[in-house]
Amino acid sequence: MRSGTAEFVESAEKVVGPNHVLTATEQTEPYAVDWTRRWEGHTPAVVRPGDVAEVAELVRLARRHQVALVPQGGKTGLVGGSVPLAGEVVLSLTRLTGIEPVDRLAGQVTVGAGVTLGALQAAAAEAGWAFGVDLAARDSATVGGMIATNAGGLHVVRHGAMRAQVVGVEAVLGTGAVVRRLRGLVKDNTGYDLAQLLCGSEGTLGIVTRARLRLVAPPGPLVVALLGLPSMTAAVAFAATLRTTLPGVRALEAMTGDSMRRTAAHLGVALPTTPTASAYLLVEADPASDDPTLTVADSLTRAAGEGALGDAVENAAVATAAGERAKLWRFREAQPEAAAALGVVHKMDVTLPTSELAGFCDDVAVAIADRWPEAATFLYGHVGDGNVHVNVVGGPEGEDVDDLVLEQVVDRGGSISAEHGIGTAKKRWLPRDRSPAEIESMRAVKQALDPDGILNPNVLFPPFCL
Ligand code: FAD
Ligand code: 2HG
Ligand code: ZN
Repeated sequence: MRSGTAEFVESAEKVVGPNHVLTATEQTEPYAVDWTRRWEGHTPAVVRPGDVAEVAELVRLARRHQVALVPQGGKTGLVGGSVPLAGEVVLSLTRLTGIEPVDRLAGQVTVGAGVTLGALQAAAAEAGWAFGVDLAARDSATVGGMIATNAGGLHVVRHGAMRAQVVGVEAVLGTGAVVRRLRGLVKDNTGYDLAQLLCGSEGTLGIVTRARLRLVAPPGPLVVALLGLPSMTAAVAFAATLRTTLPGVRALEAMTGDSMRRTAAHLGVALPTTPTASAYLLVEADPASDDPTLTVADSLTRAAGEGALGDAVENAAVATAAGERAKLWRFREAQPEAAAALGVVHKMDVTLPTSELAGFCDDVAVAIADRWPEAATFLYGHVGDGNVHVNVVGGPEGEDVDDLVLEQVVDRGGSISAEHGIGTAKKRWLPRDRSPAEIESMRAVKQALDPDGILNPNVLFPPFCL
């Protein structure tokens, strides 16, 4: 252990108590690897503060001893941002699990950064409300991690991403200063919005300790439909039409035929609709009508028009009961785990201009198959947001496949990260997506809020080492 780190650890024990500073390798190892298993590091210590005062004291100590900290929530981020890849100290926020009573009048709740999405959803439901973001890692992903990555998920077409749910935060900046604005004022134009600045900052500017979150009305009776379509072009066009014609549309998710068949094989179940389609579209809506199924079926039929797409509607699997809806959702939500079951996955999480989305999916799949015929490529994502996840497994060891995919994204005017962030995985690519002026502005913000570069120094920017 470097001497500054040893002194930090000794002082940290006095702040959080010896039980909350882990240094034995068998204790720290689980904190040094994330869900993907692609990102694995090592750490001299894991520190687990119990409140904002302890977080602030730890940041001040880290500054004094020049120790780098990696803020960590549920380790479900997919770009290596919460992993101590360069031997940093891990600051785990999972003890910050307080959930205050739901403010039923405002439709808001204040929760600790370590609260999981699942616990937040349950608390909201108990008070007659719902939370606007949902994603498959709901039982592990934390509010702090979701704010730090500006998580998107399955309902962005309806409610927006995480930043749209954040009304205020409490956070400890890299300076050690505590900023707190949890009054729940929806309208509050009093200068820079620090809460929004922290959304998507990937633990590089401040450590979120609490958040004031907007809640949404719970959905009415839900209908889920899974359709097999002749092409990704058809899926994109169909989804675009449904955004304007399907009342209460909540989710528009697309998958290629190959991804769907591999996921069905992983789950050991047959596809409930046309098994040989080139693309699949999962639609969820709560149309608030007397007969929600009929309303959805009508909208799908109108969107499909004549011919092959009409067949897709005829053959669609449609579900209303919770258990049946969940079965259809499994074909979508299990895509990441189906890929992971084949090995360590290269993940690219990208957005394309809608007009480029289908062409990108077709071309990138062919380009990968031509160059690495042994690789399995999964393409799935939130087609309603122009966001597709490219998962490649069993291909090359290095970064070649990432480069091939991201090159196409940049050439087509897309973004190299739609929802997971830059992390360590894509920081090499940041200058291809962001201009020098943008990167310099971001560095200036980093310098102001984290002058010693102690918060996640190896994330987002190319090296910012101590
Ligand atoms: P971590 O992985 O622990 O950390 C992520 C980043 O946030 C790191 O940079 C870390 O340093 C920082 N951080 C963590 N806590 C704090 C804090 N309190 N203060 C400041 N910085 C902090 N993401 C989507 O956007 N949409 C999806 O649909 C989606 N689906 C997923 C499905 C699966 C099966 C999996 C495994 C992941 C999925 N994700 C998705 C990615 C992931 O769940 C989200 O990025 C989530 O927001 C990460 O939360 P976490 O608590 O696990 O954060
Ligand atoms: C999803 O939409 C997540 O399922 C995860 O964002 C994507 O694992 C991935 O690549
Ligand atoms: Zn996603």
